[in-house]
Amino acid sequence: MTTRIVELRQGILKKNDELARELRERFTRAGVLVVNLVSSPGTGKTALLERTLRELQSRGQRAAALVGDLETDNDARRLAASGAPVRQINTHGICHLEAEMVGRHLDGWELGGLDYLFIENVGNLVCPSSYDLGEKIRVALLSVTEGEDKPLKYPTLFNSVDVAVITKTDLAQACVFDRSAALRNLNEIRPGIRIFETSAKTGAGMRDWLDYLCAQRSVALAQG
Ligand SMILES: Nc1nc2c(ncn2[C@@H]2O[C@H](COP(=O)(O)OP(=O)(O)O)[C@@H](O)[C@H]2O)c(=O)[nH]1
Ligand SMILES: [Mg+2]
Repeated sequence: MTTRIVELRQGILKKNDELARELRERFTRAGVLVVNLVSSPGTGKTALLERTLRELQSRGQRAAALVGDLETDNDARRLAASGAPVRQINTHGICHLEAEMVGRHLDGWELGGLDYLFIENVGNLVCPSSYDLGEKIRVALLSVTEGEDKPLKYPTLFNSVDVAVITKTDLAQACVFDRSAALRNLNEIRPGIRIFETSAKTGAGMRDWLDYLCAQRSVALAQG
């Protein structure tokens, strides 16, 4: 029985990887930079994206978002207020997004008309690590309210990302956030990881984050 469960799981992951590879080729051809945001629920993915979408638009960039959640379209409505194209993916009990869900929700979108596509994954620090969505950049968020030890507790996820964003820095003092421990733990799991520190409330750190995204898009276009 155990063997069959493992085989089934490997089959699902292999199928996901194939679809993700096709998506990645499609995104590269269209010249759109795709960013997958992963974190536990409440870390501030939607809040960071609300600000990111608005500020990219004010830089003249075209950005859109796909938002995963078990139920409700609350996050999609929050993000759509920025004026950017947004679609909600309801997974109805599944704890992560899969490449097939992303592909299905792109129907009718002209990807060539976009510079950036953000994917907000389902809030979860375990399952999303195994599912490639065809993204160029995978970002883990770690809020100052969660505890500095999360990278050590969820190494598979933090090891699978390109970038970390420490969020809610406006609350760092109140939470007695140990910044150097957080940086050390992130580096222990993912040596040399690129780290940003932001507050979606005050806007602190947003410029560095946005400059990084713009630079990454230029690199991706040059490579594509
Ligand atoms: N003080 C503060 N609160 C934040 C920040 N970012 C998000 N929040 C709050 O944290 C809660 C969860 O944020 P949300 O963006 O919905 O998290 P998500 O579940 O990861 O998408 C909300 O009440 C937000 O207002 C921040 O930078 N500073
Ligand atoms: Mg959210």
